[in-house]
Amino acid sequence: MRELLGNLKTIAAGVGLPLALISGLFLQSCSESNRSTANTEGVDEDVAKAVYVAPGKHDELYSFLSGGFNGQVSVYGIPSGRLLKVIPVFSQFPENGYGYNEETRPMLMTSHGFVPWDDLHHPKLSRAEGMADGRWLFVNGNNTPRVARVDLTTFETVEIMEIPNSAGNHCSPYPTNNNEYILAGTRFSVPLDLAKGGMGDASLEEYKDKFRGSISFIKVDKDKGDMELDFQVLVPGFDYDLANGGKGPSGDWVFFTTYNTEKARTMKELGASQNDKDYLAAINWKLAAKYAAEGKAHEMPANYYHNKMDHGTHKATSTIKKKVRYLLPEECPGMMYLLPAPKSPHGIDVDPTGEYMVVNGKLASTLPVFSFSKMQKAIEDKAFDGEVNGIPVFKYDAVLYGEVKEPGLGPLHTEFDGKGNAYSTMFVSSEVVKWNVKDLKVLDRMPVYYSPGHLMIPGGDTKEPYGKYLVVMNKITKDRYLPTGPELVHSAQLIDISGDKMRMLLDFPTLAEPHYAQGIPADKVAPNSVKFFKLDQNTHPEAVKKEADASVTRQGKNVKVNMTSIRSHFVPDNIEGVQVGDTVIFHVTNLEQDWDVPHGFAVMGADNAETLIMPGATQSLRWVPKQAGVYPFYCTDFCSALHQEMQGYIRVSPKGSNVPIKFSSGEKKSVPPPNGGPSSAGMN
Ligand code: K7E
Ligand code: CUA
Repeated sequence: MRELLGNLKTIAAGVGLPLALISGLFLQSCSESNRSTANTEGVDEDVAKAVYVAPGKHDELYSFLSGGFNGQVSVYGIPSGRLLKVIPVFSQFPENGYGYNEETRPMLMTSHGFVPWDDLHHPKLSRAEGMADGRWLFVNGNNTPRVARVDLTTFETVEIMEIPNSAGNHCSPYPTNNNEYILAGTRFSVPLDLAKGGMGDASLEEYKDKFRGSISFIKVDKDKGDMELDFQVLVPGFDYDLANGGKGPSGDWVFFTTYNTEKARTMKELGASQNDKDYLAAINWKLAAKYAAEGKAHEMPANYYHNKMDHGTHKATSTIKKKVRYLLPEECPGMMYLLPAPKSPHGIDVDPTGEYMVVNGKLASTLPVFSFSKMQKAIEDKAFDGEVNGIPVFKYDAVLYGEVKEPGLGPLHTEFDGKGNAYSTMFVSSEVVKWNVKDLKVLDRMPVYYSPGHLMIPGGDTKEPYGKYLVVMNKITKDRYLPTGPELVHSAQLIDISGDKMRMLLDFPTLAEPHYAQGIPADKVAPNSVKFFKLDQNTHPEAVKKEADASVTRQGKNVKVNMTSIRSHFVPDNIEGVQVGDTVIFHVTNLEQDWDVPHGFAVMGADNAETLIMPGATQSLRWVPKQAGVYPFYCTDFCSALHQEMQGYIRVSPKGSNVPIKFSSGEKKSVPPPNGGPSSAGMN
């Protein structure tokens, strides 16, 4: 979406948008930089009370903001805007060793090899009966198509599923109302080789014939949350942008916006804006699942990774999958329809009743709202206007409920307050616009700073929004904070939506680019939060549960250090016998059984990161010393008054030296043998 501003300029010119819109756009994008002070108009004096969370008090809600191009999720308290945690998902995170240590590296494996970054756009909370249940957070990787699951008892990424036959996993991930499926659609279409599997080698001139999109149906285990790619629907070679699920009467349906129905392969900013209408694709996911179960699915070769974290070992393993099933819409009547929608729409949002589907046409001057009951009727009446690849296209008027007139410029996304109102972001006119879903009248406007993308009302995408607050995520920050050079933070703004008029409460900086977010009352998540891992349930094969069992062993050129950490020492803390050319793996077990006592482990010259070990867990750091010497290692997290003393040495001798493996902790006599067993001191 960073590119949208630039694109809009060209498109506006290309498609003959009114000059006012274009100049408005330039004003928006350029004149802000001349402001010396930020606009605080409309902020009343007692807003501080509305967002003030006293020291030691907790926020009312958790919010999960995507990090966009940082590949992570950030957790903020609402209403304070306090940053509570950064959860690494698709990107390596040196702060705690995610993606660097041996346990988590498999999480980032893909069919393209180790991919330590992605572009994370859409967090979606798992659901029960159409409501966020606070168990898991699903997120998409847009660049190298992946869907990940974060466990909200630990706030850790526990599963990543690569998506085959996809490129740009953008309309993703969309859980159905009881997590029966997570749907994930492709943004870019690619040539698919149905016989050999995967992307075929095709000339770009063959775009119109050979390129296809795919929509993946990922099954979710009801109790454990584990994902399994059940099947895909191969769809026409458009670009698929966003998706959202129905609810109530439309609960069996998922809707996808499309653009580039022209199937342009170059200069899409113009080429994909030729048709006056693109489509909103509607897929009956229940019927699709039925077709797949009844043998309508074909099978093709595939190659994709499924990475999962084991609860006991706290280690991720990768499984490589070699097949995928697929359905063709032309063979599955009633499964898929196309609704004509004003050109190049972005967001699709379904209201809490499930009756209204709002299509946010970023280039359109009105906001069309489609009716699910009219759509049902149109299916009955066969109110079609032709078909595309065997998929019926509805007559526009047969499915349209109405249009919001003059909503603002550049609508991108909409959410709902559960009181019959919708709120839409206007990227170009930099505002959030409140309108009534029934009569389609605009009720209120709130300027936001600047150029909003998504907005989030806690529960605003579920059947019963929590309402009260709205978080709008802005693409451009300009003068809102102290300048920090050419790169500025993105920004969120918190708006009170409890009254008739919106009330601006708070600006808070965000990490990288938040696209979408989710919000949930704290009491649905906080009580389940794990405080530490139970040491006696740690089944990591290299775990050491008491200091007496710590060891250093050599096998050929590999040296294994099975180490313990507890306030305020490592066992062993003196190690000798390593040589240049060896690969050393430190398996460090944190013996603490208390909340908030991680120990870090870092060794000089390691070319990866530290690793931060949670109480009761074991983590492993690979180290290949390049030079002879005596290397300190130490705890990186200030864990006690004697944290600075939590350190040790490992001696590295030249290659071929005859120094034997030797390790110890404490002088021989100063460590009494625990439980009458052999002392850890001086063992070798
Ligand atoms: Cu940025 Cu949902 Cu990827 Cu719109 S998307 S802003
Ligand atoms: Cu352990 Cu600092």
